[in-house]
Amino acid sequence: MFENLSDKLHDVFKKLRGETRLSEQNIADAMREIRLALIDADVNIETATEFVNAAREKCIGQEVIKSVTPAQQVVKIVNDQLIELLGGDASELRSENKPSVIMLVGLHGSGKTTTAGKLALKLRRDGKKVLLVAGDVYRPAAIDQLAIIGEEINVPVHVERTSVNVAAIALNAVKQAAKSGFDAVIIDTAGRLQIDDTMVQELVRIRQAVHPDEVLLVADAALGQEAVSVAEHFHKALDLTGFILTKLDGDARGGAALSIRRVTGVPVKFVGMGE
Ligand SMILES: Nc1nc2c(ncn2[C@@H]2O[C@H](COP(=O)(O)OP(=O)(O)OP(=O)(O)O)[C@@H](O)[C@H]2O)c(=O)[nH]1
Ligand SMILES: [Mg+2]
Repeated sequence: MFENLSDKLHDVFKKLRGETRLSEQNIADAMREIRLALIDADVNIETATEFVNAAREKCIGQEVIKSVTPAQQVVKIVNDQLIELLGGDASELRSENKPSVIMLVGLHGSGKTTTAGKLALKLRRDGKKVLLVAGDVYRPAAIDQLAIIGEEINVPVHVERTSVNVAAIALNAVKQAAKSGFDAVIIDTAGRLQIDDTMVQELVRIRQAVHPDEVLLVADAALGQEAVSVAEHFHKALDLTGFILTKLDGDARGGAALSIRRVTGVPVKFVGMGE
């Protein structure tokens, strides 16, 4: 996911290791290069600047220069900070309720429906009984797409073709899932090209109706810098609990993960690769 970025950081670190002693100037140079590498990986400028400022301060504060292994310490500080920015420990899906409810939201084409299938498959393999919910009711093709995925992975799909009240559909599905002993319900929702108000209002109604354990933003990694404003907007309206970055198999550079994490404070739960 961060191959390019790690290659570049590796080069910066190699250069540092070549110095027998480090000066504040060496460190400042290294930080400048790290900042450029981050921006090049699609991390937004503010996040990158904040990152290197904090790292530089730690390097100076910990008197890295005077230590016997200065380069190693800089590497450790930068690595630790990357881990901190990405949210520390790997984040698992919350499942306090039975069934636990996972709602997927995001822009048009970001990979919600595909991700719904991938998540359902993962949970099923973990031994969970999963129900998918077709919450993108405006296009019959969208319902069909999820129905086909459900068939392929052998997971039932809740479909109500005659209703456009998605909150009610979602609630029906959760009630039915509870009655039938399901462990998890995954709600696929409609996307839009832009974040318009009617779309967000519908999502808010679904959220209020079913009180999901997880509200996950599905974002296309190729959004790069733009991912930040999209994430901010969704987070403000929906109080996200996490996000999933998709299409990392393409030429996307993954930096969006760091930016989204920083502006929303919510963790990355999964990354999607492959259709
Ligand atoms: N390469 C790649 N393609 C993906 C990935 N996730 C989704 N896709 C593809 O991206 C396209 C859109 O995916 P969907 O899952 O339909 O996206 P969506 O968010 O449900 O789209 P709407 O319902 O139209 O809003 C499809 O052609 C998927 O096969 C991924 O991780 N990698
Ligand atoms: Mg879809």
